Amino acid sequence: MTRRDFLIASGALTVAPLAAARARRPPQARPRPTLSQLTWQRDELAMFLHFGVNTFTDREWGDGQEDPAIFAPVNLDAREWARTARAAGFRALILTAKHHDGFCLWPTRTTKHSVASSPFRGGRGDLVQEFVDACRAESLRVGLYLSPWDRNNPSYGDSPRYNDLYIDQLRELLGNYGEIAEVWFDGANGEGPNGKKQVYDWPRVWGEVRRLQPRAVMFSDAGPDVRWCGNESGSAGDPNWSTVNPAIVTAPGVSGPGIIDSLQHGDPDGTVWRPAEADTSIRPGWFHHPAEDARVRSTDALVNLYFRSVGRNSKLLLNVPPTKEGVLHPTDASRLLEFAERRRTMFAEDLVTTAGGKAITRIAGGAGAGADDQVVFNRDVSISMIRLEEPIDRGQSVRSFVVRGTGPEGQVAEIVRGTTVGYARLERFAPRRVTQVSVTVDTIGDAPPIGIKLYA
Ligand code: FUL
Repeated sequence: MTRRDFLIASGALTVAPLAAARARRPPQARPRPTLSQLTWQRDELAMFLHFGVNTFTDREWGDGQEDPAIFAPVNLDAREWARTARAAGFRALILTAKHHDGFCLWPTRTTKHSVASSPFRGGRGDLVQEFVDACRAESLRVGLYLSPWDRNNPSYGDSPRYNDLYIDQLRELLGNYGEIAEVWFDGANGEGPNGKKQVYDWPRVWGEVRRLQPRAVMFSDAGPDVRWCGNESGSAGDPNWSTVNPAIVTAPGVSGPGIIDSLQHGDPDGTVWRPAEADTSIRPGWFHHPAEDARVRSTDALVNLYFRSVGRNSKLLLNVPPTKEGVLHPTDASRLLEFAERRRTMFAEDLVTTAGGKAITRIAGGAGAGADDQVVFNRDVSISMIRLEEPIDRGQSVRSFVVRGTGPEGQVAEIVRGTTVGYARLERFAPRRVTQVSVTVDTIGDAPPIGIKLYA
């Protein structure tokens, strides 16, 4: 009799076996994250800052004709952005170094359309530098978004010429500001003044970033390191695999069958590790518009967002746009702090460690088999949330899970079930009293030890 059979026979194992899973490939062949991808994911929360000429014109997309003279934040305080982010539990910031309007927030040599032609700090300012300094001072990782679409530059549409200029801009940003943790690319693509559509050279761009900042992760629809989650509402897919088939989304901005599906869900058989980043704004727009000051997401909505992103094996990139004064709007700032307070309260006490949970008994494992983890409490406790975690440094292999609880009278009932786990899986359910909880997983290949955290 195996240990598993013995436990089932003795009643200690209170789980029904899941349908047998088939190991599709040996576990050692499954993709794993790089250290940079792991660090990126473990940050859980990053803040996006859309700031530029649109902040002053009250638009979402500038047309490139904006006069740099309008860029005049009177009270710009990047430290305030960073302090608020840090106080709210964010670990990285990403700034729009250049948006589609082409206006550069650093004094670039590639164009006059930049802060150097604006009243900001008397034309001697460098907002990218102030941003980087603020992040370093608050121990936050630095990210930069350099829009490939440039509606100002005369070379846009003259593909080789603009591609050279874009590389020069990247060289400035990635060569002069120290370590950059994330480089953010969208796929927006238009026509230049010559009426021709710009053809980007993505392999060259990615190669250059890798050369200049080997530890940075690159975000785009096509990664190569982290992928867009397929929507701008901040909802990761369910299931959400961090592995993808790289032949489906080959460049940013492409559309076609299977693209959104691949971005949302990844692929259990994917050969490349490319986890999903869920980006969305705390307001309807990406830039600050006074008319939206009463439409900032509520604390409840932010908590729900957290469950749909971080709680589904993704990372949340939440945009909080500074006002034209150059500071965060007070409503947004206090919402962020309330969001942090709610998370602190909800996840303050992991009952597995504080309520006598004799964690964690691994009952069974092995290739393709259902594997069970149990938490046995020394008294009955009320639970309403669970956090499951796979050790993703070894890859991702849980296809589905079932959580069951044993009530005070010994009755066993299913609490919740779901698909992938990955870095984290968060589930909420109606409060119930249990003396024991078991988690049964169905995996590809050998079952990893699953982290289980339970909350009231
Ligand atoms: C998109 C842009 O078109 C939006 O303006 C915004 O910057 C969003 C994050 O990415 O591609």
